[in-house]
Amino acid sequence: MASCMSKRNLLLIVVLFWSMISALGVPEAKVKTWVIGGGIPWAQYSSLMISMDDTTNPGALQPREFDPNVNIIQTLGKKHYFRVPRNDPLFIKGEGMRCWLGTNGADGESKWLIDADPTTKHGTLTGGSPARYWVTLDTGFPVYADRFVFYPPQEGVDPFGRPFKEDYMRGYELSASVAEPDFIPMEGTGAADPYHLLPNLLKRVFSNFDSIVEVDFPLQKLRFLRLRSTANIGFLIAEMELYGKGFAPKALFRSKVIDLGRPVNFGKVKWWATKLRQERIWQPIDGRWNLVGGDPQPVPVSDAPVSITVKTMSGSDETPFIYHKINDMLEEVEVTESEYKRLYAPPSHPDRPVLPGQRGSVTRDIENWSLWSEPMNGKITSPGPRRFFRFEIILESDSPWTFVRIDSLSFEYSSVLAKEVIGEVAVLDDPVPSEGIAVVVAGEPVTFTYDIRTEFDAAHQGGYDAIRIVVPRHTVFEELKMGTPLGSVSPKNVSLSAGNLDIYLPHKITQAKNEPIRLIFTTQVTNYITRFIGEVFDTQSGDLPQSITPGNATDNVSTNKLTVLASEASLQGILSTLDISPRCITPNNDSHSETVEISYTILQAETAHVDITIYDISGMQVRKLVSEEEPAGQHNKQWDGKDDVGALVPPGIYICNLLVETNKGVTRKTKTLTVVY
Ligand SMILES: [Ca+2]
Ligand SMILES: [Ca+2]
Repeated sequence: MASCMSKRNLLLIVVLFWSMISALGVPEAKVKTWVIGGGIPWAQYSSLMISMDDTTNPGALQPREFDPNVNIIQTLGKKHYFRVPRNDPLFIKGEGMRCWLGTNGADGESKWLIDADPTTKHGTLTGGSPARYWVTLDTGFPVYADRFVFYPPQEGVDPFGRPFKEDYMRGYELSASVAEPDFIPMEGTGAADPYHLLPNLLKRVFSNFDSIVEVDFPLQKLRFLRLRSTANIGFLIAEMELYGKGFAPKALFRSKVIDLGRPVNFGKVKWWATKLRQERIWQPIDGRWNLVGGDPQPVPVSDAPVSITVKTMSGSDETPFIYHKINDMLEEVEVTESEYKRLYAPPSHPDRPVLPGQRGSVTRDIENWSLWSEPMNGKITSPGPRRFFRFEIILESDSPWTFVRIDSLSFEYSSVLAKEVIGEVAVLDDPVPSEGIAVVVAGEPVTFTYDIRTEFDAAHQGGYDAIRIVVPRHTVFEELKMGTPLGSVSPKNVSLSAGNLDIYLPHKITQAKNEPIRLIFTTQVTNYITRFIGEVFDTQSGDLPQSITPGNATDNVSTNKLTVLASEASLQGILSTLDISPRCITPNNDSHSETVEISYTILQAETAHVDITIYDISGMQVRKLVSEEEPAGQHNKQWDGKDDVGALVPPGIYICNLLVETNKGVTRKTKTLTVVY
């Protein structure tokens, strides 16, 4: 019955859209709409929900409200028992929950502290040094909490014949933070005493007499909690519990891979949402928290401090990941997702051997899938034409009593204009640059070629008659060339506004009349990475534009990229050198070319703030290597080919960006390097 209703609502929305589109005067309803919500349960399209609630308002999505009677730890999804959860290649820091002992949690014993079973336990009753025992909880997404509880088993006796409930922690300190402090990733990597208090000390008790310890503190947003014993007396912990109130400050919905049946181009994303406020008053009555007042219903508030972030990724096959297994030769071989899920997880502890038949790495399929887009408002920026897409929604709020509810979300798509439109950019005078990528002087006019090749594989692909390139300011269009061999032709029209260079072709590119195209324009590059994003469109059909894919558009140009770099020569001043060696690394544990050595010299300043970041070729940050004050002189740093969460990066070209900031100004230097396996 419920599902009949849902389908009818979906139909209603689709019909509504189609009538809206026709009302706008588009000749045919060529733009279709994929809708979620509005009566359709969100859960059926979900691959992951964190702190999200899709049941309180059926058909809508809103952040979970914390119930002061419910232990938050048991609501956060998959638990990880290590600071670095090597046994879960899909773990994402700041998303998945972690709880670990000491610096990393040698054997994952923290499991017993949060398994919701008050008889299983861990502690330092025999051996060990209680004062060196501490446990850290990372909720992944932040929560609003005001109470932390921990206790030993309340039943049974210990090996010395004492009731377990006497084995409570005799002194403790509890500290918290919202962001991950810089020292956490470094703990256990050399310091004699790696323990640090988190920035916000919630409570310190040197003489505790309670078996069940209940720490109350003002309701606050937090993500990290750290509990340490301050007394040198053995103890046990059976369970740790965290309680709060209000609506989750951050909530995630991530969709499954959605199959549109055939490759499409993407249009706009739209959503229907309401900003709400609902303050609640809770009071403990007979050991249980009860609602005693506040707003009975959520009230719409137009200026509630809330935000919605929507991102997409698009792909040409059914999964954005590549799964691997360890074979008998201890090599990684590709397997299907379902086969991967049947394999044993690898050991978390770095000293334990990797064995044949275990799960290997899971890497991103960068050949068939785009990365997550930047947050979108309006146009879907993931590339088409693609048959599959995924999306994620993050709802955030700066107050425990406000939230935003999404009723429905829609994505536009339409038929492709061509099988593929491929582009590549080079400097006019340097079509085969030695770096494999165009490198130019920043801030000076440079003339570029932008070659486009089109592939068709079906007659219904209608083609296009116009091209749009996103360009920096101070761009001058020079020339349009078409045909084989390329010959100068007059465009029907050229317009340049708001960073868009639009060129209207003298005739339409179709399967029957398909010609290579070269645009020539002069512009000034001002960033160290510039991406000449482009799309083609048809002024007649009403179909959506199609992205230009970077690739081999012509054999006369060797870059096969739409990306341009600014050279070191265009930078000046504080640095004298930036050297990277080797420029190509193979981080595969064969003790050969495992790391890149990055050396640089700071001159003309006593100290400088140095920031070294590795980017991939699309400009996404891969690894923050250094961010610190450094004295003048020569410095050496190493990059091991790993990203910010410790996973090896996919093979490809990477960009090392060095930024040095002193009282004399900011200097950037950039070099490329290659990772191969
Ligand atoms: Ca337990
Ligand atoms: Ca080429």
